[in-house]
Amino acid sequence: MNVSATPSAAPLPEQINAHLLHTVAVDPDRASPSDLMQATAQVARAQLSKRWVATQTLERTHKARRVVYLSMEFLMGRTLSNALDALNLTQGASAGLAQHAQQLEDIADLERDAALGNGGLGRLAACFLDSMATLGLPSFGYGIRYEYGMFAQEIQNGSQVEYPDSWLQDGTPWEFPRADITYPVRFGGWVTHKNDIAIWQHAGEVAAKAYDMVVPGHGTTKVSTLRLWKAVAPAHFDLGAFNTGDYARAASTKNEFENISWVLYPNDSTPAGRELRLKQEYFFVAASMQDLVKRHLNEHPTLHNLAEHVAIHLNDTHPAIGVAELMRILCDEHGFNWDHAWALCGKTFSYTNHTLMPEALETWPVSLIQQVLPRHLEIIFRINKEFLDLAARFRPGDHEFLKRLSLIDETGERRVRMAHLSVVGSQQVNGVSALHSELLVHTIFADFASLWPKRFTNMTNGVTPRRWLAQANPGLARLLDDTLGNQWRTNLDQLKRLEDRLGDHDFANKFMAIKRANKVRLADLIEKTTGITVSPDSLFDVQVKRIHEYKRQLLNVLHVVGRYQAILANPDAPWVPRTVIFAGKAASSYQAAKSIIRLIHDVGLTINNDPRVGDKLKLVFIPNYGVSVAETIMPGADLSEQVSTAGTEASGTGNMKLALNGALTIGTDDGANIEIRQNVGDENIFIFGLKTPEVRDLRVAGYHPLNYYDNNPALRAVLDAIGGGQFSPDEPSRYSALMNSLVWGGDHYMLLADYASYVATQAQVDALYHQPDEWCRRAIRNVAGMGVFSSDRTIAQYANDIWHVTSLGD
Ligand code: 26Q
Repeated sequence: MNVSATPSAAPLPEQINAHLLHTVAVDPDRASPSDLMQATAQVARAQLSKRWVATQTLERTHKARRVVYLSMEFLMGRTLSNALDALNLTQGASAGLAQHAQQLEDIADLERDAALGNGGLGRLAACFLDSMATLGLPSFGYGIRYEYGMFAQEIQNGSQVEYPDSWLQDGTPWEFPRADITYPVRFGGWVTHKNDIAIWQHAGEVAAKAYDMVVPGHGTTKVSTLRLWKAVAPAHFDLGAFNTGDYARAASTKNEFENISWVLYPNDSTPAGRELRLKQEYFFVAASMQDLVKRHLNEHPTLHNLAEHVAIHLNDTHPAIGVAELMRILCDEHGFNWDHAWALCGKTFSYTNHTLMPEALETWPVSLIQQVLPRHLEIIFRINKEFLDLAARFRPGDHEFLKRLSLIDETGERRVRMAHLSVVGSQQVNGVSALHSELLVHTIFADFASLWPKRFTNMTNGVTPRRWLAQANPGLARLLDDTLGNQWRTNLDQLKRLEDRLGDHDFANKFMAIKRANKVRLADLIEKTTGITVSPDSLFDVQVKRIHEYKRQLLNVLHVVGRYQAILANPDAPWVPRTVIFAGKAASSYQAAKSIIRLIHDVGLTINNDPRVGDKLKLVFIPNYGVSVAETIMPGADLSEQVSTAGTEASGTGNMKLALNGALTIGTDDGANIEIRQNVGDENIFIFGLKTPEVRDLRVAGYHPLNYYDNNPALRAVLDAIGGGQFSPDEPSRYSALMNSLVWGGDHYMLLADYASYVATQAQVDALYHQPDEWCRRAIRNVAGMGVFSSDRTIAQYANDIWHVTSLGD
């Protein structure tokens, strides 16, 4: 088909005006900032849809092997700046908006974040899509179009309050509803068997409707697709109620169907064992599998070669029911025999684990799966039986071995272990940092690794340099362009060449000036969101991530209080002025995490208003941490706090974003911190505390936090001050439970054991900050070493070693 005189041929300012008139329907001379945002987005959307069609056509004609990335979460953030950048339209859009007396940056700020995820795992999925598109890999992300994403966090009287995130309220220009792509998803009922054929007599059905988001690649015209499913009532639901005028009943029936895709579970650790969550998992997996099977059958006459054309990746266990679903489709709907179907399955799936913590591993009561997905339960039982038969041949007579391996946990109420289903159903299983992958095969998957050593591998996480450097830090991006050329955007290893600049004063001055400007920007955000004025000349000490006991924000607070007391005791010492910055959300039901947020506010209130302290120390909490807030924080940080108990943080990705933007890390020997150290050099990172084997040994030998309390007077003074109510005089016992959990309650994450080492290392940080030139040199050295942490590198490894997919070329 010939499409002539496309509107995109016109200069960009004209295109924006045309969209103001035709799409937004306003007079271009009277357009509001929000109108301008809509119109600019429409310009980008139109060009992206062309790229989308071209990419799809190419992939179809080549019958390309594709990767399908299944994830309950995609934390995309905003799209406008990223899309304009990918389309090389940033300058044109700026010029067009200038004609309306607006700056692109301000207009882009009006867009709401697509916050369809909790934290690291969801943002990783978004970085991965960016890299898949940029590498030109035939790829499809599948997820849920939550009506409400991650809750918005407000702080009221120092405490977190959650508000619904109605991100779709005013519509989004970035989605393409696919009215013709709808699949039924079934639930409940029972199973009958006739001549070896299982028939699922389901009890309920909901429709899954596709909404596509285009994911632009950079430096290529390739785009990728994120297909999100919305649950809608089937066309003829409860017609009876409707016809008899009982609209209330009709509406409530409709809601029962549609609530499946209403809201993201804001929990990233202790899984909510709720029926609705299980339905969400099956809902999006079932729709995605039907879609990929249909797309396969459009290009091929049979499903026998499915594994040759698609690699299905499980982002954690959340989509693990997909293994049983593919078996069901193959056996029950396409007449495959079991062994054949199972062989195919085993060549198709791969699985990434994101946590070692037992309480975070997903299990579902057998009774619940029986009720919601009876056929899948049968399939899981059969997978288990055949698997245990095989394992029994490997270690005859070892019943404990089989119990540990079983897909069913029989201690107490019987439960399905989704991680075991994922391992058994996948050809490759990976962790997300070298340490984490190593621990996987020695701890939770040790028995599996003894059976299948080759199944386990490592894929260290990465972050996209487009969003986390080019977009978030335009100042540094420009300096890099001037110094290295612009290839670093798609080849981050180019950053290595910064090592040639380590003695270059002119470069260092520019680098420091950029950091200073980014700190001013961050100080503005702090002022705007908290009302607290902080000095950009102070050391910006940043800990931003979900609030979690294992991430030890509390250890950081203990250090702040210790420093406060030391400043009061010795006000004339040459203190390095510090601003300690926190941000992060606590799961709504996680009381300890909420208490830590409140403590940060209480301590901040005291310190920030103590005239004896002044600029020497400030403590702030930036509310509503999310992708867009992070884009302002990362470039403005001097110091990156990565202080999890060794062996608990699978990888971390914030650690990479901060170092990439020139922050030095103070951290434990944990997750990807270890690989950051290897890449930036021991002398350019502050590592402290117990290492993973030492944590383990201390636990085995018997950990006695009281000893640290008794033997370290400074630590004791800190714990007593907080526990005794110095920061909560209106309610002196507010933090006694929190402090008691450390001193008397076992201090599970060993804060007290690491405290002295942490404080001593913070003193080294201060000493280095006293030498700005040396600090700057090390910050530059950090940036230079971050090339390997591009998600392009990660995705290239997945593509080569796990998925076996290749780019089709431009
Ligand atoms: C499971 C069941 C029911 C409800 C919720 C969940 C759930 C949801 C989200 C469980 C876990 C998560 C998220 C986990 C997560 O973000 N993990 C982080 O993943 C990052 C990317 O690999 C790592 O860098 C972090 O170390 C890891 O904590």
